[in-house]
Amino acid sequence: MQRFRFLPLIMVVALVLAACGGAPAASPGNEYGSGGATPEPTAAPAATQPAQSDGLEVDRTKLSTELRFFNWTDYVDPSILEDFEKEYGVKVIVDLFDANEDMIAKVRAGRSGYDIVTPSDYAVETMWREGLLAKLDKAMLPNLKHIDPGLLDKYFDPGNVYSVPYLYGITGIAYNKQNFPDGVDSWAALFDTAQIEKYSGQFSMLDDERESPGAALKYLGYSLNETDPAALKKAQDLLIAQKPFLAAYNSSDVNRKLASGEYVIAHAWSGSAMQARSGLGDEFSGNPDIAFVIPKEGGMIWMDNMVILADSPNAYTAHVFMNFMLRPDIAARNAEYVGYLTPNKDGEQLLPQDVIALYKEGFAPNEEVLKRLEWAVRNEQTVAFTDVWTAVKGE
Ligand code: SPD
Repeated sequence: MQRFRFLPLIMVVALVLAACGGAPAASPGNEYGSGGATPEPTAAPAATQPAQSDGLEVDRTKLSTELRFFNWTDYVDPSILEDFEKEYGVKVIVDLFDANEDMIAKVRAGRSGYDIVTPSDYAVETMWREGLLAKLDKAMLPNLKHIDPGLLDKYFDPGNVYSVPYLYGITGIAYNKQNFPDGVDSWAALFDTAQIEKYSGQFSMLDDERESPGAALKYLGYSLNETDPAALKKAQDLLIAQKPFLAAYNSSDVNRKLASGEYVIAHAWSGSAMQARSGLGDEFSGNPDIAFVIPKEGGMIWMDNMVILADSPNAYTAHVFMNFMLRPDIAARNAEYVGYLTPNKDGEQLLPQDVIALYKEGFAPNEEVLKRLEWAVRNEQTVAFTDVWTAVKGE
């Protein structure tokens, strides 16, 4: 099985791009703020079963009967949750979100009842700085050893005090080859009014305050982390000019609408595009004409991460679930199902050849594409993206 060998390079490129395109927030050193919840037992033990999971001694008397997982839409293989329930007697209840900011607002309000959440990189930092996250008990996460070291200890959570990698991906343009027989290579396909008037009402942009302004900034030649007011005003104007031609801002079912042909082109996450291409379990069928590209001006690379909330009612069980999701076979099954990239280096080796072939077609970055990708950072200035997005959405 061929193993993708670009992951260490991702780290190098990411650090260079972060340095060029907007400095990551100052390292927190040892001051990680509050939020270290001590895992607590919450419910009756499950049935007796082997209490061993890849080196983790699970005390079943500490397991809760339910775990609440707040996750992105179409972002977990449901059969994996069934397997977790079979093995541990814990039912995983999933609620969905489609934007980091919506998720944080719900968690910030308090007593959400959620145990595990999957914020993206910059959003992890927002959350730990606000004391919303529990410190992880690494002794309960022996399967962390399967994660690519190049995707640990990243700028948004030095030392992985609060987060472990879940899935990662890239943001670019998904399109239907029937409608674009010559391919697509520029954000102009989504922003140039001379082009988009031809497919007015048949394309979408992500409903996301970092993604859509970020794409506009890249088209204009800036870093997607640029917060200079003049640059942001240009990006805002570009998005407002595009708006009359859009079918929708959409982060929830771009996959389905591309697959069905309702959209001919879309601003999309790589896995969502892969779902449009290959289908998603029993949910919907794929469309072989869907392709994905990172435009020549560049795009975003990002990683979503499992975190435990500071007010998680079931932190012990949440650790057991995290360690389960970090098993290579589980990580590979999940990545194959959702079409995103696994940070699990041992799981990656288990992926089937048809998935690897699609990665090579553009649904994963190669070395050339990696040079055009940038991570989103959070700093004191990035709150400006909320204002831009409010202005664009309010128009
Ligand atoms: N449908 C799952 C989408 C996951 C996207 N998360 C990453 C967002 C980065 N801005």
